[in-house]
Amino acid sequence: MALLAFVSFAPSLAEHERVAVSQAWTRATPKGAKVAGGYLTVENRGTHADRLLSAESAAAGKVEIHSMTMQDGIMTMRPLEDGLAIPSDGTVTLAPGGDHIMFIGLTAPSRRDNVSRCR
Ligand SMILES: [Cu+2]
Repeated sequence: MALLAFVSFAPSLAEHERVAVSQAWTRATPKGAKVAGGYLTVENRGTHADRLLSAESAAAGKVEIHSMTMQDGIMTMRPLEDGLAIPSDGTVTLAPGGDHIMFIGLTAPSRRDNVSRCR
């Protein structure tokens, strides 16, 4: 099933419609998998910086935005409590090996799919 994700940005925004999400996808997961990574591209065409604050999915108990950092030679992921900065007039790509959306507590295996909606 698709991991239908809703991504939320900072609420200040008359500029909000200038933020576009594209190329959202997940890897297919094996049966019984409880977590999956999600990837997408966020383009901010506005003149103010924005933040990707949260995401949600009907196919996962919880969705977090994770960063990847190198710690003692090991790649470690952790939730970004304040969201992910999206600079003005800039593009941020979440991709394997880097920052990503983490689906936790999958209720069904995901298949690779285009899945996102902005709000
Ligand atoms: Cu993660």
